[in-house]
Amino acid sequence: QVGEAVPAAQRSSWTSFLRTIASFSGDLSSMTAPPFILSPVSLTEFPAYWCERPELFAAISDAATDEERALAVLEWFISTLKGQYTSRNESMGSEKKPLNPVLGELFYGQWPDRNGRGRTDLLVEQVSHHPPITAYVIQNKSKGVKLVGHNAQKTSFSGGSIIVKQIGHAILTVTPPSGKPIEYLITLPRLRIDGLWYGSPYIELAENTYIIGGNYVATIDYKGRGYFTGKSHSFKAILTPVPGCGGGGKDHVIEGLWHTISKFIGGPRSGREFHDVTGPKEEVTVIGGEEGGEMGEFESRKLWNLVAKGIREGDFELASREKTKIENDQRQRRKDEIAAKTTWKLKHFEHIDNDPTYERLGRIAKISPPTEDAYVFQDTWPTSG
Ligand code: HCR
Repeated sequence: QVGEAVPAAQRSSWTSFLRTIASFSGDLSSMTAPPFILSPVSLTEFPAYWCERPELFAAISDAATDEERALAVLEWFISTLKGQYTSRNESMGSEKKPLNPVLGELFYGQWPDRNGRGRTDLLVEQVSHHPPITAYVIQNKSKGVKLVGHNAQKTSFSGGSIIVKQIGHAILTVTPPSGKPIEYLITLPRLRIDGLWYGSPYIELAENTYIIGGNYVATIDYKGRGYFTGKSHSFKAILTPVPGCGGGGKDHVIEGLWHTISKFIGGPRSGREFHDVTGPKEEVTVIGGEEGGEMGEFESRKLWNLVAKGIREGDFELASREKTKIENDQRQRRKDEIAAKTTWKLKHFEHIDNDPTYERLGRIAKISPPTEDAYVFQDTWPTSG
């Protein structure tokens, strides 16, 4: 018997969905799921979670030393996790299946300047459909802080949970007013989606994240219930100066819950609070990327407008009809490209097979794999912002 959260009329389709994913590995995003689990939001909107506390992103540039900067980067990063991995549970009652973006889908947004923190801009492009890969840039130009990254997922099933291996990484670049840019490599955690049988999926983080750069290495280990603190969403982070690189200080050890509060439990600040995300966050303001601030056909909110309306209002016929139109249009475009011997041209990014920044910084902590591909931002911001 599946859980109460699954509407009675959808119980058998939920059971067969779970059976299919139990024997499946790869790209879950294109699988058809029962209506109750569908989200009206496209995956291209997810990079906004990196900056829902724009003041912490901006504050990275205020740090005066390598140690202060590494702590500011770590605090901003940990503070993004609540939004990235628990916000659908808060807004929609459980984790849901996001809309699967089409190739070339775009999403633009910004967080306005407030209290002198400067404006932060967001640009997202779907750079691959099969497998889905999303590339993004978040930049606070006045503060000299910029994040460029890409993200894909490989899913498998184990012990009743979906395991999501995140593929991709992000590079954070901090350019102090009178100095050289300092780069940080950020790797991505593994996810476990639990609560499937009950029809109430939620995410737990697993394994680790590295943040490497600016003469420091942060290793963040994630544990679910029963480990460091005995509670869900636990983590322990160790920030270590790189030997021989001038970061001569002591290790900082931090422990807590990434969706609420953590504190220093070792090192010079032991006992003090580290991060606190119990206060409000700031959602991105969506902008149109066309001249005059209009939204183009490929901009997420316009492209999915009727599908999202159908899902929100429970009109699944509308949602399915409009989704089919989008998918047919995509199929036709790919056919036309083959006939014309052309390929889709990305608007804002260029693909490279090996990222030299990933390789250089990854070597410091001997991370695996030793190299990864990347999408290089072409500095093509929309003019409307
Ligand atoms: C795995 C996931 C799609 C990818 C989502 C990612 C990894 C995307 C990048 C963001 O920075 C962080 C992020 C958060 C989401 O938790 C994660 C999604 C959770 C579910 C979704 C699956 C493709 C859909 C699973 C369907 C289930 C809920 C039945």
